[in-house]
Amino acid sequence: MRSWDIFCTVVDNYGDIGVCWRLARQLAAEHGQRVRLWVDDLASLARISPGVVPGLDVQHSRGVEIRWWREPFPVVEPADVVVEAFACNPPASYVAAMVARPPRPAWINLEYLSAEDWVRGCHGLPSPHPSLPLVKHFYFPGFVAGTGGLLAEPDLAQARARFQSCAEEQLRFWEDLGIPAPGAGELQVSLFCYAHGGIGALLRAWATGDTPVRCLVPEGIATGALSAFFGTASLAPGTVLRIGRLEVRIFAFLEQDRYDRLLWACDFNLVRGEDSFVRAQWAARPLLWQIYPQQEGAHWPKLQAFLDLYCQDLSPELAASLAGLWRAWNQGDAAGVESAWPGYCAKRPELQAHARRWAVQLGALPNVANGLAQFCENLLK
Ligand code: TRH
Repeated sequence: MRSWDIFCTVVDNYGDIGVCWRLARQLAAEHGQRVRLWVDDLASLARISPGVVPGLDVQHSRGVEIRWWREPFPVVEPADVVVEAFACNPPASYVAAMVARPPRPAWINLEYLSAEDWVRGCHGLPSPHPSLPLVKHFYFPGFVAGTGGLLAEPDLAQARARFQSCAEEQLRFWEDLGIPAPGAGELQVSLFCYAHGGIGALLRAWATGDTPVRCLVPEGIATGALSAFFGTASLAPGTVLRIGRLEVRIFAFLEQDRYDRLLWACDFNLVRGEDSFVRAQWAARPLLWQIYPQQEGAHWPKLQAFLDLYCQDLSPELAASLAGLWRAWNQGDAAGVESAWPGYCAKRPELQAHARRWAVQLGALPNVANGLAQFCENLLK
């Protein structure tokens, strides 16, 4: 059994801790590893894992030791494997202890996910420390062979397929959520996005479209757009808003595994960032991704790189329809979103079939937890 220290700083939102928490749980549950997760913002972790208590220096959950990362950093023995998520820089005192520890730990920088070509060339590369006798290795998740692949539990595809083919499981899910089961012919849509100018346009397209839409929104998401569209500021969990053919239901943020089920249960998922984006692909349902916006438009080539991969087996018309909606959504282009939606919606059967094929294709990739465990084992030999 190896020991692991995973370091995570929450920059904003939930993706950094979402990825680290998933990885930590997997290493503990599936690989029987001793995992300590250091996180500087326990409140964010508590949002996606409600058993976690903010303010505690040490606590245990799901087989993982969770440590509140704050200064002064305690004196601890470094683990066999040290993972810094997204170049978050472990504390200097900890790095000094890594140098003093025989044998020195394997040190990994787990990078952000990108579909760009250069990822393959950088995955696994060593980076010697400029002044200390330590080498850090880059571990890049990705969508193609030669990258670290994606985070996925080994039974994920089976669990998802079982859920999607079992009416009873789905009914139980809706019941637990306190939301009635879907009506016949009603499109179930989950909405998780950053604030932008296109949300109101999509709400309008749904309200006035041919297909009834039920939009499921976790508390705190798209509040500005929902308030403006429905003319109300009260968006507490349990709120139901209706206009035309659209119904919106607000519910409390879900525990990470329950959020998966929401994605499995919906016909169409609007997701963002990194982790929900990946989980929506594993859900094998059509999705609309809002990429995390970066300074100077650094996110546009990343969005295009993913579209190139995702659309390569689609007909030119379908690819254009999908890319049109995705680009308009990411630009916050209200007119573009509103005009792209009907065409996209009409192609749902093809998009659904594609989403299923895509999930199967991704299933052939390495899984980040397995690959990382093996990679580190080789480094430690
Ligand atoms: O919250 P995000 O916008 O996180 C982002 C991205 O990771 C981005 O790359 C990063 O740079 C930035 O943070 C700092 O979106 P993401 O990545 O989808 O993370 C959301 C997490 O929250 C994910 O693990 C799923 C989880 N989640 C729940 O557990 N329950 C919920 O109800 C919802 C809506 C999400």
